[in-house]
Amino acid sequence: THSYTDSDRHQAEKCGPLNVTKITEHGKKVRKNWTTSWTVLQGSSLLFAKNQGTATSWFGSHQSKPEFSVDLKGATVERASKDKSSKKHVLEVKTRRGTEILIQSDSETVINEWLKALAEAINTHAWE
Ligand code: I3S
Repeated sequence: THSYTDSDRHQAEKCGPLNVTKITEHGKKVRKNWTTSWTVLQGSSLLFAKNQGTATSWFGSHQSKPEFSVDLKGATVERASKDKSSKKHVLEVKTRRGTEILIQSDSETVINEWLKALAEAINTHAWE
């Protein structure tokens, strides 16, 4: 596990609230559980916290941890097909380890920005 310094906070490429659910874990389908998470993209890590405060104190204190995180190295991101969710503006992230998550926003602009940022992060860290 990492230890995070205060300066990590300033390296977050993108953060904001998104609706998130895991759909597959270690290659096995899991039951959807949509929750709104404060989402942070930082380097090759995508982190989900219950709220912004959790993320902030986690960055600041080394004490609290994000509820969930995925490694984007070797991951893929794409717009989710209609059969994955009835919601609008859904992205599907698949990790190298066989975790699949859906992220969703009611704002198309927001989701387009996340798609761009995630694709960029995946590209940047692909060969690490
Ligand atoms: O892919 P599914 O099974 O249609 O996903 C829906 C379910 O997870 C549903 O909950 P139940 O497990 O109580 O049926 C959720 O309320 C829905 O939001 C899920 O579908 P969407 O299309 O919203 O991702």
